[in-house]
Amino acid sequence: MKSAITPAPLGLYLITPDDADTARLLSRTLPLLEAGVTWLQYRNKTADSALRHEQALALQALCLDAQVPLIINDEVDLAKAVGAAGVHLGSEDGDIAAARALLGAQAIVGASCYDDLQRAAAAVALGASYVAFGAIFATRSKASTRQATLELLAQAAYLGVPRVAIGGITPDNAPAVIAAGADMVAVISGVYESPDPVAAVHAYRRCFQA
Ligand code: TZP
Ligand code: MG
Repeated sequence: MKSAITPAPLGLYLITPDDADTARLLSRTLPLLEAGVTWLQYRNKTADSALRHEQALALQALCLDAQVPLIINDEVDLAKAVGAAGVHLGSEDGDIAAARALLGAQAIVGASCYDDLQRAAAAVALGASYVAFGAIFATRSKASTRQATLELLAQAAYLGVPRVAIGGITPDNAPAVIAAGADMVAVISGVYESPDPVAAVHAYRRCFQA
């Protein structure tokens, strides 16, 4: 089952860094939403479940105001609890079909597919809205990653859902990733670790306008 996605996904898919300070996370993120990210993913690998709930709820309010869909990493129950637009699931995060059933036909349900086209095809068959491949380039934001190629991104076109590229993507290398077929680039450090995060968002956006 393929679901309708609103708005049409193209552009920067921003992912939050681990930040234990909720007020700081919000103040870092709000100007980025205003600068024009297409989707925001809440990801925090170091927070406990109470803090994840607090941060997801706060980001959901921010995203509703900014009209940016919020996608929760790893946890479909948290996505449901805060009324997020969707969930992003890796191979150890639960079942795509169950997430689709819980969140409904309009939800965004994404699947990490690493370097695995078969996993991507299976995810789409189970109701995934988009598939993510990576790491495309070296990254310091995730300890153990598999490497995916631009060729794989191109091959995944036949799946008929948006292709997200992740891992080490910068405004300098994003044009090659987009040329290979990525509909969205998912980024943590290229924005949040930039000396000027708002300018970085603009730089990624320009890559999609070229
Ligand atoms: N999955 C594959 S690479 C990655 C994740 C979550 C981290 C991406 O972060 P960055 O800083 O944009 O390389
Ligand atoms: Mg995960």
